[in-house]
Amino acid sequence: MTAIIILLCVILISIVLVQIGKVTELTAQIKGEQEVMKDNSKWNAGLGLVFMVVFLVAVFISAYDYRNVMLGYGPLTSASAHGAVLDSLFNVTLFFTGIVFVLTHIALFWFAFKYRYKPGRKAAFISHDNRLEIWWTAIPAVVMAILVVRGLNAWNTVMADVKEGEDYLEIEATGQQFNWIIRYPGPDGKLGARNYKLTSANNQLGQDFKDSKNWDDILPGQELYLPVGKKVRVRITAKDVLHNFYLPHFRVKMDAVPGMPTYFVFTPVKTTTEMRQELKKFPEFNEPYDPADPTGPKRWEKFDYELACAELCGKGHYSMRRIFKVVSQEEYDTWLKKQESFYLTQIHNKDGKENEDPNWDVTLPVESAMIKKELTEAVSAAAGSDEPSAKAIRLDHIHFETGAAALTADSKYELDVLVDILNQYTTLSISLEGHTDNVGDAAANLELSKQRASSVVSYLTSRGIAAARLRSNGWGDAVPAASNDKADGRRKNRRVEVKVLNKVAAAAI
Ligand SMILES: [Cu+2]
Repeated sequence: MTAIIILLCVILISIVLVQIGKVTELTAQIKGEQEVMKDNSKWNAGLGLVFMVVFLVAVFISAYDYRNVMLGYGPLTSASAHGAVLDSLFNVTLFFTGIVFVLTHIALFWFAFKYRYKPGRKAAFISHDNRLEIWWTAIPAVVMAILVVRGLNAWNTVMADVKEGEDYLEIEATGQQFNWIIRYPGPDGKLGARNYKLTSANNQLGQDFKDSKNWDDILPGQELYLPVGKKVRVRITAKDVLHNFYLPHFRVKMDAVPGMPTYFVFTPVKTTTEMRQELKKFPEFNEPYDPADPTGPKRWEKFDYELACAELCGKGHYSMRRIFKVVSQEEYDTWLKKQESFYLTQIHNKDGKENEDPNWDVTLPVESAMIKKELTEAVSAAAGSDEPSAKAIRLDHIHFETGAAALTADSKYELDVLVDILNQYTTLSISLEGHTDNVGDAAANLELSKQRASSVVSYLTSRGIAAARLRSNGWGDAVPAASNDKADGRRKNRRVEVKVLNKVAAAAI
């Protein structure tokens, strides 16, 4: 129905226009061509002048009205140290182009009015004017020189890399369809090496786990933290197509190019909380965040610094959104402490990942903190429990020489944690229980399991634990923890367990 009405309107308007044309032609014939042309020119030139004024006024009103959605004004002042340099460059450019815009706009319509058609008037032909040539070459040259010099200066300031010996936090952003993989260095402060050939479903970044710098690297969840006032260097790269690392509030924007690492250095100067307080002053940020929930949180309360991809990289492009929270150094440290190493929690000594872990079955020094946490929690739970099955804890990080009872050197990390627990928990008694898989002679296995259990006891007594608190036992292959059919199961069966013999109040160990 609407379509028919629109079609009818179009037809009627066309008829009206044709009729007006015919009437004009007839009047022209009556009044004479020249007279009509003069009238038309006068009208067109006059209307041009009106447009000139109305348009200019509208431009200034809308610029004023929308000032708060332009970068560098009101709520969108920069939140990084270098941002002000870029914003001022934009302002200087806008100042000069603004002058040119107003002058050419006025000149265009003023000349059209001044030199409108008049009978008998002829155009003046100027073939050459040195003075004019000098003016319109010199002025743009000077303006361009100012802009280019300022621009170069800004580029050198903004793109300056970190200097030798400077204190900074280096993180890594890898773009892929369709998310950002952000990597933080662990306590060592250094990002580990990558090799694209090692990329797999388990190891998305192709981290080379032979490099010890990778062992503590972190791949945090959705929320990312940055300390305020600290220089951040982002290594930017991509796995598939072009992406663009864009943090608009920090004026950070850099292409993520497959095969060509780029970087950006910036210093956040406002915490998320400070920025929210600033936004609170603007009425538009005091509107409800969710229009469907007018009593809910305001827009300023829900503000967060956002990482986006500023390259149309595919149909899921919009989902490449991450949140950066800028916090004080103390809050950042607390957050960082809570993050777990990707390698230690997802790859290292995890079943089915033997091929991807060059340190398979080795206890790494960097693991000791994690071992301590896990074992302390397990012993604490076992000590406070009445359930017999809860009393046994598998020691995951001790290893023996092949076919022998001698402990390997890397077993000390877990056993030293056990020593600490026994020293703090003085009434605790434990039994060390050895188990084997079913490969080989059963009697030999039983003997080996006993020897291995007692070799653990020997280590503990050598570290000063009273022998009266320790027992040892061996079960050979009699008590398997899993089926012996597969290598994985046999690995689970070769083990030493700690059995907590008494109940101790689960006070903090
Ligand atoms: Cu993208």
